Amino acid sequence: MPNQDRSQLVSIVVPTLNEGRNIGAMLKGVREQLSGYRYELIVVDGGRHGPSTDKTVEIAKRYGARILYDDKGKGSALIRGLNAAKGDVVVMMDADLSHEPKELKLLVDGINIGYDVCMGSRFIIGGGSEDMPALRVFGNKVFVTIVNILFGSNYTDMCYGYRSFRKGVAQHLHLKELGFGIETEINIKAKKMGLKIMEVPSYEKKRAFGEGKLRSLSDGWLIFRTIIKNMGATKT
Ligand SMILES: Nc1nc2c(ncn2[C@@H]2O[C@H](COP(=O)(O)OP(=O)(O)OP(=O)(O)O)[C@@H](O)[C@H]2O)c(=O)[nH]1
Ligand SMILES: [Mg+2]
Repeated sequence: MPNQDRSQLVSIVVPTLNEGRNIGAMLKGVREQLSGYRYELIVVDGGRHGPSTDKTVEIAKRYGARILYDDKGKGSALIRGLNAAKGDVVVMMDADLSHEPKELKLLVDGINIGYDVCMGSRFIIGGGSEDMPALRVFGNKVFVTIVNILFGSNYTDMCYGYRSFRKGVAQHLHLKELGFGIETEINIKAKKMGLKIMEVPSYEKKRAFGEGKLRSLSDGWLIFRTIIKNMGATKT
């Protein structure tokens, strides 16, 4: 049985860039799912051109989120948020309603039954996506295969940001990727460090409103470079 100790603290870390039409519903969903838990909401806002220009921050504050700012990219925002999180379980989650709050408990329970990192996967039974064009499915498969061959891992998914960590584990990874290479860096380093890793099924919904920031070709290249950069020894 997972740890039912509701005195534990769960941190939810959310990178945001102009998610004003999504963030309210997303945080409301989180609040409903975590009622009865102790939790903190950390929203890390801003991109290379500055903070969100819509009401993202104002709405997040209404839900009691602690707001941090970052100006380098999604990866950088996540690193800042993960480092600031104080939870016994730390979850990273997108703001655009692609990640279902009702899956949160699975990610929390995964840590409580003894895993260091739990990664949502769209490619195991129970998982799926309504938001993945063929090019992204293909690119993801290619990257997963390369990583599994190079690092001896068994992943089914990689470029997906719904994940949980045991307290201290995210810091231990010494993450460096400033953009969309961050998930790949986590996959590689977690395996190289011998962490206990579990994939849990996750169903990715289409972003509710607004535009996605990932650019398949340039970010695909960035992910490829992330794999190459992490082929050497990893500092522990
Ligand atoms: N702080 C910060 N957050 C970002 C940045 N880029 C993206 N995000 C957030 O990171 C999360 C994932 O980004 P998305 O743009 O949804 O990327 P994606 O899911 O691959 O793309 P779509 O499928 O089109 O939604 C969302 O919550 C974004 O608001 C950034 O430069 N800075
Ligand atoms: Mg998205």
